[in-house]
Parts: sequence; structure tokens; C-alpha cells
Amino acid sequence: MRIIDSHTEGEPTRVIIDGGPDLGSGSLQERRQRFKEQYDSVRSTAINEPRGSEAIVGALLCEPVDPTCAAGVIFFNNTGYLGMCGHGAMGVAVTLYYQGRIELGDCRLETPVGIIEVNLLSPNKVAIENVPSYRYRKNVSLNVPELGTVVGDIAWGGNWFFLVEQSPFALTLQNVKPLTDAAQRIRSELERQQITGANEAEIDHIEFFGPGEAFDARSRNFVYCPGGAYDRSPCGTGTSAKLACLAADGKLQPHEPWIQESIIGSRFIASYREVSDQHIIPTITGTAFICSKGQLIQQPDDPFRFGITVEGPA
Ligand code: PYC
Repeated sequence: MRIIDSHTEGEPTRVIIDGGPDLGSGSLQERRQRFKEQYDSVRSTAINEPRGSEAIVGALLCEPVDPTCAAGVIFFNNTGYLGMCGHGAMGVAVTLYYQGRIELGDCRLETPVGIIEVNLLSPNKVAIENVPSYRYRKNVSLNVPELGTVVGDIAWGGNWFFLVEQSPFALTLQNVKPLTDAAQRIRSELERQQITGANEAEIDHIEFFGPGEAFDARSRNFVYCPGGAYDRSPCGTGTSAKLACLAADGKLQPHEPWIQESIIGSRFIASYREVSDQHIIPTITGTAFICSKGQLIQQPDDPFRFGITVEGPA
């Protein structure tokens, strides 16, 4: 398998450019399901240690159903599959450009949750127009063991998020461990109480907010991802969910810029346009850089050729 790695505002993306599984035809959702059922070892090989790390989001390129799209893309991580991935879409765009497969300017990518518009502003600067995003529930109150009462909104930005306005700990890198523990507890409590997104969808991302550190940042965040890692970038789908909540509360006007800072101090510039009844289309702009390319090798006798998994050696 040949791969190109990039990072978007510090968060890594690994694009499989050759040697990935042939998922056949059908919608991107159907092909994601086939990936999960028949080729999950490819996901694990590409992302898990010793070849990868829990922070990496993988992207498998495939033929799009919609011929106006430059590519179809299925995102995955250390434990499973994502609907969309904002930083990952930026990583895919700079990777396709690096390979000479797209030019600067507009193109589209098809994901299992919809088509996104990409504007490659320079070889490393990308604006994406995400799928329609919306707030599903406001002020959901949870009593979380060891944290007490936590109030958050549930919103969709291409993945499901529980967004907590008052972070339980200061948003510093030194606090990654307590922030992660708090997010895990909230996720478990949501699961225990069967609190979900629309259509009983699991809420697998938790987002904490606090004041930005840079003079122009409107907010800083910590985003807990489904596999337990934290997003080094401000999270494209998480920022989309945040914009949906701000729009629903009348706290951010269409086209007004929102600078979202991440826990490592990197940033996305975001804004939105309204489409319909509480649905917005977010635009998220960030930078992504190619940082390595290579080939993943599996030797037949290697007990960890499929990566280190909870199931143990192959
Ligand atoms: O940027 O949307 C995002 C994302 C999701 C998980 C990690 N990054």
C-alpha cells in the first residue's frame, strides 16, 4: 500500500494512494460498509501502531458516483469509520494537488455523508464548504460521574458532536489527560442514557470550548475523537457543528468570520451561509502540508502485520 501523509493544522491525514482495497460499486455509504465488513484489517494496518498512531485519520480514495467530483473518499481512524472529516478533506486536497491530480481552484469530493466543495486557494491553503450542518438539541443536561452536571448541545457537522461551552479544565496541552478523561466520561454517560443524534446515531465526538488565546480567536477548543485521540486541529466537522449552534442562537451572522483555535494553538477560519430552516453550510479554511510519503509493508510472519489491535496479534 502506498501512502502520502500530510498534516492539517497539526492533525495528520494518511491518504492511501495505491494498493487499497477495491470496494466495487455502489454509494459511498455502501462502500464504507463493505470496507468495514470485508477489509477492516486494511484500516488497522494503515492507522494502528506500529505503522501509524491513534491521531492519524486515514482516507481511501475511490471512484465517485457523481462524475462532477474529483474523487470519492472514505475516512477512517484507529477504531472505525467517519462520516466526514474536515481536516482530512483539506489533507486529501493538498495530496491530490501534490500528485498533479487536481489544479488550484474549485473541485468537489464525495463522502458517505454528502458532497463537499473544495477551493484550493494555494498549494497549502484550502477552503472547504461542508455538508449542511445543524443543531439537533440545545442544553442537554447530564450528571456525569466525577464531573457533576455538564450541559451541552448536540449538533451535526458531518459527524455527531456533544458541545460543552464551559470546558471542565483549562484548554492547555498540559491538560490533555484530564480533558480526555472528562470527554470519555461524558461519552459513556451519553451512551448509558441512550442520548443520541438524529435517527439514533451515536454521538462519538465531544467538544469543549473556552476563550481563544490569540487576540483575534473567537474561541479555543478541545475535540475528543471516537478512538480516544484528541484532534490537534480545531476539527472541521466540529467547527461546523459549533457554527450551527452559534447560528441557531443568533450569536454569529451569515458570512461573519469565526476564528476557531485548537488545543495546540492552530486555527481554522470559518463562516457560514444559511440554507434552510436551521441548516447552515459552513466554510472552513485551513492549511495543510505534505510531510511524508511511503509504502506500508506487511511481512507474512509479522504477528502485527495488521497493526496492534485489541484482538491481539494475528
Ligand atoms: O476535522 O472533521 C475533522 C475531524 C474529525 C476527526 C478528526 N478531525
